Amino acid sequence: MKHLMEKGTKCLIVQSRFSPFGFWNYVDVCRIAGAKYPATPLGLMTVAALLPQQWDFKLIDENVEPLRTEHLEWADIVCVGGMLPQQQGMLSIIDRAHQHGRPVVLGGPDPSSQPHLYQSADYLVHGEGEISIPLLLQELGKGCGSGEYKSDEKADMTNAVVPRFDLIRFEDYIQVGIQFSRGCPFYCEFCDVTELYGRESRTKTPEQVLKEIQTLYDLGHRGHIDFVDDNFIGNKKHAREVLTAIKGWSEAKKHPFYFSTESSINLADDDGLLQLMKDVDFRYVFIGIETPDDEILKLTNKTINVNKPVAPAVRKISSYGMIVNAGFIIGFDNESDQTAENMTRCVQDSGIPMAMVGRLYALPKTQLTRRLHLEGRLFENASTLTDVTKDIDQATSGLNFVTARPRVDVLKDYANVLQYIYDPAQYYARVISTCLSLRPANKHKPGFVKKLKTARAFLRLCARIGFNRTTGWLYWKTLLTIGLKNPKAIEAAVNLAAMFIHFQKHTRFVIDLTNKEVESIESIGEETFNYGMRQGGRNAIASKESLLTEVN
Ligand code: B12
Ligand code: SF4
Repeated sequence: MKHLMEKGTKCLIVQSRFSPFGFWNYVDVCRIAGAKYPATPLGLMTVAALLPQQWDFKLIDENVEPLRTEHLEWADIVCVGGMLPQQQGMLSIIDRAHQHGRPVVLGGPDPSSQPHLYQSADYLVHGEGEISIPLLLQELGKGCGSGEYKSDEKADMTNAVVPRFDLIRFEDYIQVGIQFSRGCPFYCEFCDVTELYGRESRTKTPEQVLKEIQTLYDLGHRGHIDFVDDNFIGNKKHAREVLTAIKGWSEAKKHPFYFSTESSINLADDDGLLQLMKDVDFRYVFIGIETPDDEILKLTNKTINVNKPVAPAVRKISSYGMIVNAGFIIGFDNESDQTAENMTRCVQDSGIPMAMVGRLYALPKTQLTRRLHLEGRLFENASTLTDVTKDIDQATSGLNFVTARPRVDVLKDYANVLQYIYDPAQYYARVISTCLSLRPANKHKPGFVKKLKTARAFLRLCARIGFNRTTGWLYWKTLLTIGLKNPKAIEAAVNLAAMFIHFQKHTRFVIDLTNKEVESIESIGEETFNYGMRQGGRNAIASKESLLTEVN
């Protein structure tokens, strides 16, 4: 066998596929835009930069191309990594690599949170690659054939490497991810970010960020860059410094990029930061709103959102040119019969078009999981996902515990919220409301080829939804209203209108699954269901249906 630390070792890096029915995986819209998948595999490009640079790398992202036998035959070593919904995908890549006699290195958020599930990997790397990959390399240098590598240390982001952006084709993706910070100062009970990355927002320096942006520029990328931070403004002082640096760079280069990110809602309180974000052309920001109810927020320790009326905050951010996307959650302990109605009203009044409503998910290693375990309410092993067609994200998984309200009520509320907010008339009303308040900077101007692609995408979009019986009238009404009243926001209106194609598909899928779940719980009774799920463990979770029959 080849000594893996030799020059020219062939390293195959594989990103497993996400479900096209997941909220985030809007592949139909990507196709209209001429791409294949929304987001780039940043973790794996970072891993490639941390491995020996005298190796040869090939990165296969199953979201854009299939993993073929010839890829595995080419490799001396295979690297795989990913998050919870990729669990089965990662395990099956390990099996395929082993069938070809190739050793596998595995890492990433889910293998770090649930290493016991991934013991089939030859080398299991926990936590942040910047810390654990050097430990792996030491062992590979000694010719070691397997092992686990972990450390509780957190990476110093000021030493972070520039990811190997050269390993992907930019045209396959809508946006390219880069990371400025890890960690978040807040401590929401359900969140795994603070457990995995800590409560200090560890940031790269402005020089490092500019180097990454310059690398993307030199490699020919133009357009959308997504800052994949847990909370971009976790350290406001550093956020200001990096934005100031990007501003200077962008002006000198005539704004080749525009940006998006994730932030806590207190962004709305900081006009200085908002202005800087507008200056560099931030167009989208994802905010965890979770619920409009202050009592629920307090219980789940999302204190940063308490006493922060959502609609004014959203309008303020829109007035600085950014569309707010938001996360909402159903299933908290102190919800009431009013919860669903309050949530739909909040989404509708604030005009947030892209609202990701999920079920509360006790993710591995969170405070919530620990509390539910102590209370005897946790469905142990429910984060072992076995059905790739259903366990796709927190819209279909989640509620992996005995709910405080009757489970059927929670599920029905969930379906009702989705039904309402993704009704075409309600969705397009929100698009209009957002685009009327949007004051976009539009600093980035696409080049000629991009303009042609955009024109082609627009025609495809018109053909797909403009002449459709359900959406046609709403689509044209939206474009006409924004075209006449706030023409600067017309591009945003077209993009949001396009996203309905995905949300309609996603919502139908989720509501259908939820209704089936309600039916099966009603048929056996909730107590039996909860008993079975708590007792059932891994095998039971593997086949919820057979469990239901069994306990009956
Ligand atoms: C950006 C992001 C997203 C984006 C984009 C994802 C993408 N394709 O790029 C979007 C918004 C789509 C998303 C969605 C989801 N996400 Co997300 N996401 C993130 C976030 C904030 C950053 C990811 C990132 O790019 N990090 C930067 C890179 C450099 O870090 P990394 O990927 O972790 O890789 C490092 C290490 O893990 C390790 N490593 C990674 N892979 C490998 C492989 C090998 C071989 C080795 C040795 C090491 C290694 O080395 C790298 C360098 O240190 C993380 C939190 C975080 N801070 O990482 C959550 C996170 C990954 N997401 C998570 C989850 C749960 C989800 C969702 C399921 C639910 C949700 N939060 O909405 C969905 C479903 C995704 C889908 N596509 O269907 C959890 C995962 C928990 C788990 N146990 O797996 C995280 C940790 C936090 C969270 N709750 O959001 N997410
Ligand atoms: S603000 Fe967001 S990232 Fe920070 S702890 Fe709360 S949920 Fe997690």
